[in-house]
Amino acid sequence: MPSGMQRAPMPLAADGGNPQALADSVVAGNRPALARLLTLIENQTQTGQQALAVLFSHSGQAHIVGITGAPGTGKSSLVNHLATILRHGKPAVGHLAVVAVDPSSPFSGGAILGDRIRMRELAGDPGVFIRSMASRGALGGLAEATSEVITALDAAGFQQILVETVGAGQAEVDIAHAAHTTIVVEAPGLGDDVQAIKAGILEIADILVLNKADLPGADNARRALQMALDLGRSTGAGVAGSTGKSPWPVRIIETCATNGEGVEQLAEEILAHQSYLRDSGELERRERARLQAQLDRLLQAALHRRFIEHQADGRLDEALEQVWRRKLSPRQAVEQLMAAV
Ligand SMILES: Nc1nc2c(ncn2[C@@H]2O[C@H](COP(=O)(O)OP(=O)(O)OP(=O)(O)O)[C@@H](O)[C@H]2O)c(=O)[nH]1
Ligand SMILES: [Mg+2]
Repeated sequence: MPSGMQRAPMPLAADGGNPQALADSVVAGNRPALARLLTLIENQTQTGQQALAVLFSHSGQAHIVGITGAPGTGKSSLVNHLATILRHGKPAVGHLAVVAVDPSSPFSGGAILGDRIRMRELAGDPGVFIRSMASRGALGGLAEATSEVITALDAAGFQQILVETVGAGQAEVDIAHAAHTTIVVEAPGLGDDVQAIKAGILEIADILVLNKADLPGADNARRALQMALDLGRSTGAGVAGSTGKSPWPVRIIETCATNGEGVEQLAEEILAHQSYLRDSGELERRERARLQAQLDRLLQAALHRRFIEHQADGRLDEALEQVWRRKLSPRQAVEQLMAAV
């Protein structure tokens, strides 16, 4: 910018907040400001969105690690050990954030409290920032809110961001796609291993963790996972980054998150994957894909919103009525609606 030219200060948001001041505080490392911003983002406030816009240019530095898997496989316990190891490893991660996306399923009703208690052990460490996100609280969709929270943490200077999600629905798979490194956590005796494979969860794994390796049945589970991996390899699926010359070999790491066994090895594997991504050019590809997914989601939402706003004359209701009476197929109805836009 030529001297003498000053960027106009960002005005106050319509809701009365000061996005510029908030963004400045977050970049300066002010943790209460960061916590406030994350709430504003989750509530989709103007101040939050505008502060995020200011912060965006500061993001793009963090390594994002997704930890997903069925309820109760030990994700939170693993994250707890993992965070501690990464913080004290060589090189130590100076600033690390943990985002726990709370499951909304009634089966895991106790998990929210459980997470808080388990992760409290980390809470005394000033280098660690922990945030829980309630699935139901996110107004604009969980995947969107999670992406935005990650961007804010990234801009706030966290080098590693660990995101725990329950691998269940599409939203969770979307969130997993938001990560650079995706860890899928399995445990023995949690029902059908084939189920997990069907759900395509193995296809998103960069690292497979067999947790609860202390339990009986761990050997069987490991064999089943290895078979699924080999099968995926022979059909060309399930190998992340298979675009490059030397694809990343997805390995199974056995852990016991209650005593921390194997977690050191998992930390090493994460760092190895990080180096692989950087050296192979895959990191750039994933980062682009991540941003594209975010753009696509926002564009879809915006177009849908605009469309709905222009349907005040009840055409949408009318179309539904026609579909309900089997006079039009849903596709025909959409074609008619689009033709009228
Ligand atoms: N035996 C054994 N138990 C474990 C291990 N890891 C976790 N657990 C126990 O399994 C239960 C669930 O652990 P969590 O860490 O809450 O699992 P989670 O995957 O985060 O659960 P949700 O967030 O509800 O999906 C807890 O009672 C843990 O103590 C392990 O390696 N071995
Ligand atoms: Mg958990």
